Amino acid sequence: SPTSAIPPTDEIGDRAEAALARCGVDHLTEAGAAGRLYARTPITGGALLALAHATERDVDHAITAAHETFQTTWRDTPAPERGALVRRLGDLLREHKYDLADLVSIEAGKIRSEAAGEVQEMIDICDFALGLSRQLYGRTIASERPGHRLMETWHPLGVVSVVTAFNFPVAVWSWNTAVALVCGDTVVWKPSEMTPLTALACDALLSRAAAETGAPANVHQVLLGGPDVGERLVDDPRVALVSATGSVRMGRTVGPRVAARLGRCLLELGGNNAAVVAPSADLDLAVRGTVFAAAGTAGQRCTSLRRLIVHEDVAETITDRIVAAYEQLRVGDPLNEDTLVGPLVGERAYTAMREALAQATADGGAVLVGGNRCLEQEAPDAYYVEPAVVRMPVQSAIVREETFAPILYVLTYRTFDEAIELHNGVSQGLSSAVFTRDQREAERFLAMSDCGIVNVNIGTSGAEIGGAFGGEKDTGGGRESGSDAWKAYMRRATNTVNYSDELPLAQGVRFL
Ligand code: UN1
Repeated sequence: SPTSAIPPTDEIGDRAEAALARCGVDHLTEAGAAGRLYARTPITGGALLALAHATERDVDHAITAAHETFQTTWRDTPAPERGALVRRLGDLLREHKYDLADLVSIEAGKIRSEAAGEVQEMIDICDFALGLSRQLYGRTIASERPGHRLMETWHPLGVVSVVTAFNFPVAVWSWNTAVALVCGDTVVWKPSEMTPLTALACDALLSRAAAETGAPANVHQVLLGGPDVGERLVDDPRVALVSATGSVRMGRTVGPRVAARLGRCLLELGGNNAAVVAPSADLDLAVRGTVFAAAGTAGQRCTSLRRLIVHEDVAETITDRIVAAYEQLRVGDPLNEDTLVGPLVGERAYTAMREALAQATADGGAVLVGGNRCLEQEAPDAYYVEPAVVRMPVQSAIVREETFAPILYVLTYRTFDEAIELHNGVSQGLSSAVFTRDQREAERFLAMSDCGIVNVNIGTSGAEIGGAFGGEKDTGGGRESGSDAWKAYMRRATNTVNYSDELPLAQGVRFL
């Protein structure tokens, strides 16, 4: 497949430092020998900078400061005033859109337009959260007693710890943080170890917004580190909500630990997203939707399309067209405007892809296109791959697993019931799609898909921020971003107010 040349690590490092400086990160604390964390780029696999890993004390200090700021100022600051902080952040994000996008490309390997799109999600959620800051509505409920009012009020929750993954290093942080901040919570963020620089840039922009709007500096803090930092955030009783994005395995550890202290959890875990292509589908849409969702972001979105469930009558036509489109995909340097597929994040992802392809083949699958490593000579420490399409005879165990790489499994069906059964026959439940022109089929799919996101005639990835984002089953059940997802970041109080001279008891109970 066509490829684009790879720039040297030094050049990428200079570009990262320039972007960081423009975002206001000027003095990076170089780490001592102990507790080093390296900022790296998957573009070459090279190291960019050594940073300090947060210590146990750093974590404790951050939680203490966040808790104090919550108690003493932030929760009592009027919500529209809290919104002013997020509005300023949105302005700064507009100004530094391409600086952050550079860092996202450099650390996560995302192509230019997808990296800019990710920053656009941040800008959009700031607008949303600003509006929300005047709309944290509770209900008024008809009381059964005369002279009484029953109502719900929403109050800030406390410290929210946000744990994010490498693949959406800035957008997922902003969904959580912009909403949590207007809800009156303070935030302690543990970004992925693979994307520390983007995190420092976000933190610097938010600090600047706080200074300029008079918000306390400790409304937000960032902690760079590995699972040990995450574990402390999970176990600390002062953390009211743990909002974590990552693998199902991570969620299975975090969920029960937070539950053991009766804390709250918001989990965004893996997906194994499918699209059903019906015989009446507009194949132009189906092909474009499939190729972006399956090969875009090198298959490293939690919403990436991993299974295509195609009616037998259109299977050959559509697979031929997808294969032809895959042959045109340019793989290589994500900073180059012509590239469509950047690198995998690292060696483990590459090994997982190879192993999955080997297993799929052993299960009777036929690789129709892709699957090879590329640019190995130019970038021996980076992992570029050709996105793969594999025709599978059955939905075997490997198909039911989420492999975080660009592999699209194609399965066929005869009846729509069969399609739904295959579709729902995995443990994850994030995103789903149907391509059809038959309204009854579309409506049945909307009702029957067991995912949190169910689309018609568009792919599985690339959701807008206005809706609630998240999924069911092993995906963890959490909802972030738009709609009423804000309710997870607040506590609800039910209030009964008696404005009469009597004290009638509910349910007609008599006493004294
Ligand atoms: C993720 O992959 O963790 O819907 C988030 C999408 C993006 C968000 C993906 N808006 O693909």
